[in-house]
Amino acid sequence: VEHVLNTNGVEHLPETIDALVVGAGFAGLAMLHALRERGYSAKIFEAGHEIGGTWHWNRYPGARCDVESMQYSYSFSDELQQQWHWSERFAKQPEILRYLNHVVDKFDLRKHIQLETRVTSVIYDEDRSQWAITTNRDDHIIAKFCIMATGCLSIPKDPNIKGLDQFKGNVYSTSHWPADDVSFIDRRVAIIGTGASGVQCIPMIAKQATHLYVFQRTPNFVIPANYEPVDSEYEDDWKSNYTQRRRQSLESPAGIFFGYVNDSSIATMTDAERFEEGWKRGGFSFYTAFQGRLNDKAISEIISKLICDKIRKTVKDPAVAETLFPYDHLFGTKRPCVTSQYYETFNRDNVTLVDIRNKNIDEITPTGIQIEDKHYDVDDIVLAIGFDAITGAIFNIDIHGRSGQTLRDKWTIRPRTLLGLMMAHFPNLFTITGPGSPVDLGNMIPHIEENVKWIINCIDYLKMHNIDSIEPTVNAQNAWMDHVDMVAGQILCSTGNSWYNGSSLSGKTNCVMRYAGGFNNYLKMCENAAMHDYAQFFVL
Ligand code: N01
Repeated sequence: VEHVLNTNGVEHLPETIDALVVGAGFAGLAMLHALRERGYSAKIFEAGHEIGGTWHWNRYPGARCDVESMQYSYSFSDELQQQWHWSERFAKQPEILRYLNHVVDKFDLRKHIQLETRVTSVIYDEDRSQWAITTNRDDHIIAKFCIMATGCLSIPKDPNIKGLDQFKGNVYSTSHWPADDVSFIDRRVAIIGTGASGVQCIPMIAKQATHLYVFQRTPNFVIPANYEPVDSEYEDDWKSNYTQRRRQSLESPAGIFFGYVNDSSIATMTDAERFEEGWKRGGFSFYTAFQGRLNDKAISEIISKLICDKIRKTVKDPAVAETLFPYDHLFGTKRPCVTSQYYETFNRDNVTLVDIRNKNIDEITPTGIQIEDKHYDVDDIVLAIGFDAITGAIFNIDIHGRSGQTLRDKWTIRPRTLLGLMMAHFPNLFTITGPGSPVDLGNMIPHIEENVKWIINCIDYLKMHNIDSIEPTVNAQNAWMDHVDMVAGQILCSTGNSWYNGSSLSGKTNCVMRYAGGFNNYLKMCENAAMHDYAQFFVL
């Protein structure tokens, strides 16, 4: 092993560990816990100044999860899930961050996490079957295994808007919100972007700002949320049925247990009645009213029209209502947004919807936003413009596999993986919720936990059989990517123009980025891949 220089110019041997995990969000923490539990030496490098990943960075007003907290939480410890009390059915960002900190302390993980450290390169040493990892703080680590727990929505999209740097007011990004409180009282605010993040913070900012301008390029379907405090009946019901419900969530296409909202009377309802029932249930429970029929374009058309009717009834100004109608996609072809009081917000006197569907923002001036001949004077700009999704965080690291092949080169046309877990030519390198997995089609937490189980079992297998390295065969990887494409061709939700398909980003190929065949089916295929001594892999 070669010596390296430390920051004082002193030569030393790099630290050698079993596994290096990149990122301390839900995925990285679960991975670290699993590694430590099985007795491996492991460490996390995390770029943020605290743990939490998504829930550290996205702390904008109104940020909360739209999967119920009882399910958007770890299942690996029954003691943890029985002990932790969620105050709301859909937890707000600060509560989720508190939960993750509790997990870190409870399982004594903090001493294995190095914060404010960004991994810059990950280079495979073929002779020794190990990874050499370096960071922006000049750390050098040697690890047998490297696990990318970098998240699929962690690198903000480059705004690429002329003049942004000359703006004299504050520019905030939903995906990198400051830790200190931000007040919009007595401020004129512009928000750009109306995706899941934008629609959550628009109603909140509107309550404070003197005036809020919402710059909308593409309207989305927004379903009302059913935010409620957790009462003891609901909590007891969950806690006494946790084992069975967690299992049922793994058997479901979205990794979410909806059983308790199912109701046999739905079967006799008309589609319009189902819609009303779904709207009342709110959030992703909306889907349960249609019981598996949402891949039907005719149903999607009906729902799209009925949501526009709701908008028309809610928003007093008919022209504003019409501008909020999604025009380029049907319901279900993109991820729907969920929030509370969204359409109602456009009835406020201090909110203006600015339609930019056929116009670009010409320029950000020192005092506002210029579009054609109109200037919007504002004090603050909020960017809710999304992410360099799915591959952004991985591309941010210089990754060299066997024979010096780089991941960036390998993925020029599109990301290629086996099950979103491993890549040919990159031995012992794992991705959690990587491209080619269901990514965020459903509940991220069971997806993360199942990926973690698969990885830790694979590492155990290698150790038990004294095997140095593992990577997918090119044939197995190709077969998986063909299957991902084939399934996408049959599924409505793969057709929308969104980050799912890489299409919201310039310079990224428009291609299928995640597996849309259902989380339950995905898990079966992960299980198969581990059978027969990892027959779809090279084991060296
Ligand atoms: O990002 P987005 P997001 N000028 O890409 C617009 C998860 N999430 O952060 O569609 C003007 O969806 C862009 O317009 P267009 C969830 O998985 C979860 O909101 O490209 N506008 C769009 O309106 C979600 O899907 C939760 O025409 C510009 C918006 O910005 C994912 O994160 C909460 C523009 C970006 O929408 C991403 O959501 C929040 C420009 N130059 C997020 N560039 C919960 O669990 C982009 N836009 C609750």
